Amino acid sequence: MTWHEAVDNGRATPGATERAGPRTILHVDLDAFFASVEQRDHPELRGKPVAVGLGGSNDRGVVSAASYEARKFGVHSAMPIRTARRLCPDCIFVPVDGARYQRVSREVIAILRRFTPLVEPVSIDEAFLDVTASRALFGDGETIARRIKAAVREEVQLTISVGVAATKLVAKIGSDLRKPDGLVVVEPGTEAGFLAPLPISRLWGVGPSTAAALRDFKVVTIGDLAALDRSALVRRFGKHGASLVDRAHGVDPDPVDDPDGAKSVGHEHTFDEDTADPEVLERTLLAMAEGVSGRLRHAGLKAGTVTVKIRDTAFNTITRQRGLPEPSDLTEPIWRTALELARPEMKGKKIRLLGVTASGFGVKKQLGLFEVEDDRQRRVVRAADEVRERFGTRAITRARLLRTGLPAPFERDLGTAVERRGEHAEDLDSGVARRRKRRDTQPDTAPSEDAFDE
Ligand code: TTP
Ligand code: MG
Ligand code: MG
Repeated sequence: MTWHEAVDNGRATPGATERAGPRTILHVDLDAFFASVEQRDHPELRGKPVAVGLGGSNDRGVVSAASYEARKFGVHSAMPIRTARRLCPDCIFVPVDGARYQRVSREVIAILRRFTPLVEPVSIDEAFLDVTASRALFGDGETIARRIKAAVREEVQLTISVGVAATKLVAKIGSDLRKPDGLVVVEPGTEAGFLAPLPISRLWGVGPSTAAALRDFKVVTIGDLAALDRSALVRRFGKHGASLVDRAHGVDPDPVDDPDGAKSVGHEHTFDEDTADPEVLERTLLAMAEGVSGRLRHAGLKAGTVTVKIRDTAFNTITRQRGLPEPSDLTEPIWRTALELARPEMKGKKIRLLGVTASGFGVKKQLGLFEVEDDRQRRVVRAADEVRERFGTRAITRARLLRTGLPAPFERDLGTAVERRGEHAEDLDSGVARRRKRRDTQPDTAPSEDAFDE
């Protein structure tokens, strides 16, 4: 019986997630994903150190995924292939087969959807599930996790790691803790104790600069952070300080966001100082169109309608809406439409806030990251998405945005611990886009920023 049939039979209630009591959230992440698919499909690679790299034997690329055998030699994602070769001369390097991983990703997501309709894919190999309403049918969180692990093993011949907790934050940390083939269950009420010994870099929103600032407070572990005086942190970090303390206690109200259920994807920006400068206004619209389109692609959605919101210095707010010539998940058409809608309304006014929202989702295209399409723009966008996946959302941005001092991409980070995001990850909540100096982990093949200037 599927979840949907169960609902029809009245045995599980979709609204049950809203009732009081802790939620049950799972975070599922495939183990050494690309490398495991290669080992699965090429038996001669099993048990061997395998690195999946951009161009296979091309020594200028970086490692996308390393098998657990290769990791023993220190090989990891985002490492230049030449470094990996040096560390592990016996490593077998295989080219990236994006279309294949995409197919496997879809198969796994389909399995997850059998256990709850509330599935939020967050990257090609991971997803959050809210199974609160499914417990009546399938058992508690741990039982559901075991059933999902078994189903993925039997039907897709891959292992996954699962974290089970009352919040996305804790479930995500849990799934990463006992890889590979891990299962970590954190019972409600035990979050703070579970998190306490872990380094603060595991918390969402703690990047290198927040971590450095926290060192002033002698904070090394999440427990150190949880023990701090809240008001001192608020004085030092503002609102971010309060949410840091909450997170250190495992508190995270973020719901599992089923992209199927999304009605719109939008961003708003309030200017530090009201402005009438058309250049600033248009760049801001571009930044927001970029953020919106990134989220659409991430959720596998295409929008048919664009809405802009304009609030002037006197707090008059207007919204203007228009259909796109065809449904899109690309920055360009969303930005153009937003510009056409906003320009006449902004003329001669000092603007306080701008917003861009995409809606009217028709065609659903799950996780289009590697979809085969040969138009040039799509390739550039895809390359940028891939770099963002590797190095965090601030690693790449359009040249036009670089000079603005705007908080560059408005996209949400997926909360990967900083050491796994690579060295280019920025503090998420700092609100300031800082440029970081290039390090040798930056792929030589990264598209130059100029490629994104239009
Ligand atoms: P991850 O889930 O971060 O890593 P993983 O699945 O390889 O290993 P783990 O067992 O620790 O989860 O990423 C999923 C896939 O995304 C990974 O197999 C390849 C791709 N990827 C890159 O291409 N570049 C990167 O820098 C990272 C981190 C991942
Ligand atoms: Mg993984
Ligand atoms: Mg992952």
